[in-house]
Amino acid sequence: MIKPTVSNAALKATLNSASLTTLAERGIRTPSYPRGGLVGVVHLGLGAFHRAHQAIVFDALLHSGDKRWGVLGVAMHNPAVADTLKAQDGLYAVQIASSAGTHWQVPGAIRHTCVAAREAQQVIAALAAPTTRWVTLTVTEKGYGPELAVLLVRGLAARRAAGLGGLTLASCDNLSENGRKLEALCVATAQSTEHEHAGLADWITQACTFPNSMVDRIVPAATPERLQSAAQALGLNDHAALGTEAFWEWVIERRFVDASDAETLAAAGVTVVDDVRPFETAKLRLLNGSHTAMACLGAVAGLPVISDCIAQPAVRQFIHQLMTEEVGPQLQRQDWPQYRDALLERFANPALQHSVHQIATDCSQKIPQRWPASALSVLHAHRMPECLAFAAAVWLRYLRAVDDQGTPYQLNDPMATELHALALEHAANATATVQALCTLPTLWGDALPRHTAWLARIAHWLSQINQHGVIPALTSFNALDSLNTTTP
Ligand code: CS2
Repeated sequence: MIKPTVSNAALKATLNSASLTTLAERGIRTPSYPRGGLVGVVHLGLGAFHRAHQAIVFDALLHSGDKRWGVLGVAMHNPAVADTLKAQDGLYAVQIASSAGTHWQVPGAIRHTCVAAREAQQVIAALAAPTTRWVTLTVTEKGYGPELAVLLVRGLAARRAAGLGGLTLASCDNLSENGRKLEALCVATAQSTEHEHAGLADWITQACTFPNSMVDRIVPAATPERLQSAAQALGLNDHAALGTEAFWEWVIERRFVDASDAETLAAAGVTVVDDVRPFETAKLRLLNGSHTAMACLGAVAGLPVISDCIAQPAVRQFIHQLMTEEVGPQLQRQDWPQYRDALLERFANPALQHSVHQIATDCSQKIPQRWPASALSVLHAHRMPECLAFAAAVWLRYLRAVDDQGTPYQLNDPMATELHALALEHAANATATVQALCTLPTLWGDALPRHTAWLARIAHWLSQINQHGVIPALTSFNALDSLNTTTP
């Protein structure tokens, strides 16, 4: 058998609505519902995560015959995905891989796409359209600023002016109490336009809802390899193909403009609860907290993807200990040991190829959600969060932008320039590095920067990493722990 080469891949047609019958004949799950229907959801942030998570839930609802969940997918700035999807009639394939096997699915929920920075008016019109009921958001941690707020508030003002009811606006970003944060941002912005839109802030508070929600599914950014396997599986080129795991979870607060959405979503596998916080805290601290630790570690050790990291016995032992001793015991989510064990399996999934550098992107925005609260709780219990101190030390080492083999890499972070300069300025002196970077309140809060014993442990581990390299330092970290736990 001849392997397809790049040139005959180039001869293939590209996925679009006309391909669906052929794909269905190949046994690929494709939309069996009419795709011409209306938009019921405006989604902001057209990254991989939405397309492999909420868009698949909406696809399941459309499959069930409920026509209200077609999506307008809005990229905030980058036109690449929006334009690629437009050329493919909103279609793309998702490879779902777990130890039970692999299959491909083509969800059909995305009806139209556009770019907020280019087509703001289209977004505003969609927010003010009578068929629109929901807004979902995956704009990342750093996206909750004036640009987002102004767009939403203009849309909501147009909606109110048209005499329509409010919307359910569900943030799906990895922020604690993401719904409350979005609500506060929209209301404050509406208040600042009071001269233009009198009463808008009150209308938003009364007519719209902002449920908190926790979303979980590991969805790495697409790679050329993934696009190539899509071309083989589909017999077509798909320039927007993605890979993900079988696991997914969406826990959302019961706070909907249309109360019956609770039942509708539950039927599609979404968990509707009165309080999302126990779920979101567990996810941010166990999953995302471990991810950020492994991302910095992998970047410095030269391990490119998460499954390579967790395959190292020293890393696995460390992550297990971090979750078991420093994160899990303070969680309200009762089933955290099962969630931890499932996570260790999910991290090991070799099909994901989840890049450590992707996860290490925007660390300055992610760390505040992921580490400080756990560290503080352990300190309050009069113990030293040694694993988190080690993780913080690895982040400091990571900021030098060169790995243990001397290979440079790029830092992608809104604070990259400042953080990199501070990490280099004090590179020879671990204590000075910790003083400069672990006392920033925007990252670490108020209490941790004043905790001298905690800062001293970070400095200790940083000097170990500086002397021996990150994996040898981790090995001695783990050895120290087994010594401590076996000595009476
Ligand atoms: C990751 C998340 O990139 C990151 O920061 O930790 O995208 C993670 O994969 C998802 O939150 C999983 O649900």
